[in-house]
Amino acid sequence: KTVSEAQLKSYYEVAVDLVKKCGPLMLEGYQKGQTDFKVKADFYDLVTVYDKQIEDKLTKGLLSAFPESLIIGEEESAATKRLPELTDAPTWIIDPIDGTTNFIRRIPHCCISVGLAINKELVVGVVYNPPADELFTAWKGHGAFLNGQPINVSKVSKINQAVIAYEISLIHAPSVRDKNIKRIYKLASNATGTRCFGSAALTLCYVATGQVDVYHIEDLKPWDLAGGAVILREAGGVVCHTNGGEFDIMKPNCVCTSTKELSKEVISLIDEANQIMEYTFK
Ligand code: 2AM
Ligand code: CA
Ligand code: CA
Ligand code: CA
Repeated sequence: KTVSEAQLKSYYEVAVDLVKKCGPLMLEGYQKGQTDFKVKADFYDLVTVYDKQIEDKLTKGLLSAFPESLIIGEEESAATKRLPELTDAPTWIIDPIDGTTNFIRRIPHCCISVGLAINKELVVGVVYNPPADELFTAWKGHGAFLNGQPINVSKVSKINQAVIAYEISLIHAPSVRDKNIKRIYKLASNATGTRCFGSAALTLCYVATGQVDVYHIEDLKPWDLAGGAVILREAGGVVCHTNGGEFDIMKPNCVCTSTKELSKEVISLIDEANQIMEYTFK
């Protein structure tokens, strides 16, 4: 079933409006500082009452506006211990707070992220950072915006002119430790600079604005990347699978870059990193 431009526009406008309306709730928690949190399955996986409240508010609002749509949300999936399958139905993919550790510590890199997939294609993205008052929005075919102003990726096409972003925390889990250390070694030693922002959704937006040029991330969940992926693509950027193939939002291992040339260079450096045998970190 195809979706009209008018329908798409209404999804976009309602989502933007709802996300904005969650801003004051998120700011309330942010401004408290040292907000109470619980540890989820792992010592580094934190959650606050605000994560749950924001996800509830978004879910209620989106379902009442669009009863035909479905939801895939981080906290609901955590509660039910299952990740729903993505179907062709309009599906909102929600991260109520991306960058929860930053949120708890009053580091202004945290956001609400909402993406919409229809026929398994990402078509709407809204990422809102209330502490910085930055609202990133995009819908397919209409460009990407920061607080209403058009944004564009950089023209950087070589890694030695690029600032890259990487999540150093991803060496927590022993199963991915070696892989990430090798990739950080290869990518960071070839780039102009490396940054770690602690929010995947916002980092995609920083590639979209040209503030950084590369983000490579694996082993995250659909809600970490859905909203930001639409924004980055609409800003002219490239989002592809780490193997160079098509990006899969349900298994979102990806290389995200300003330009196609840069993505090729990053992918080949990752291949080189994968072949490093001499290090093993326990
Ligand atoms: P979160 O804040 O919603 O948990 C950097 O930490 C990025 O990775 C954030 O976007 C964070 O999302 C995400 N992430 C997902 N799972 C994580 C985990 N187990 N540990 C740290 N970050 C995680
Ligand atoms: Ca989390
Ligand atoms: Ca997240
Ligand atoms: Ca989250």
